[in-house]
Amino acid sequence: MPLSFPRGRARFAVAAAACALALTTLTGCSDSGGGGGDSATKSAASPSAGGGTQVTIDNFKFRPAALTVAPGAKVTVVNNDTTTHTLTATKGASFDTGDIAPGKSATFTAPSKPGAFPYDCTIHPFMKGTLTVK
Ligand SMILES: [Cu+2]
Repeated sequence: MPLSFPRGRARFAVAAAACALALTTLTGCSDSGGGGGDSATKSAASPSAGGGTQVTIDNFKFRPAALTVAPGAKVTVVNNDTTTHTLTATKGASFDTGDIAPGKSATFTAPSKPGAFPYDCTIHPFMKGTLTVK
C-alpha cells in the first residue's frame, strides 16, 4: 500500500477543515446566543439546601436559568463573560448583585419568603432566569 499522496495538499486540507470548524463554532455562538454547546460546564451549580449555591454567566446566559435555593441562601454569581452583567430581581428589588465585571463574582442573599423570583440582567434585559425559594 504505497502512501504516495502529495503531503502538502493533505496538510492544507486538514488545516482548512480545522479553520472552518473554528469559524462555525464562533459564528454559532454570537449568532444564536450559544445553543448549549458547552452544557458540560454547568454541573458546578447544583441546588443545595442551606449551603452555597452558584449561578454562572456564560455567553449572555444564566446557568442554570432556573435555580432552587433555601430561604435566605447565599447565592454566588460568577461572570465568565468578557462584558459586565448583573443579576437583578425583575420586580420588588428582592435581590441585586449590581455590576459584575468580567471574570469577577458577586454574592446576593435569596429572599426569606418562599416563591418564584424572576430576574434579569439590567444591562442585557434579554438575559433571564428564575430563582425559586422554598
Ligand atoms: Cu448582561
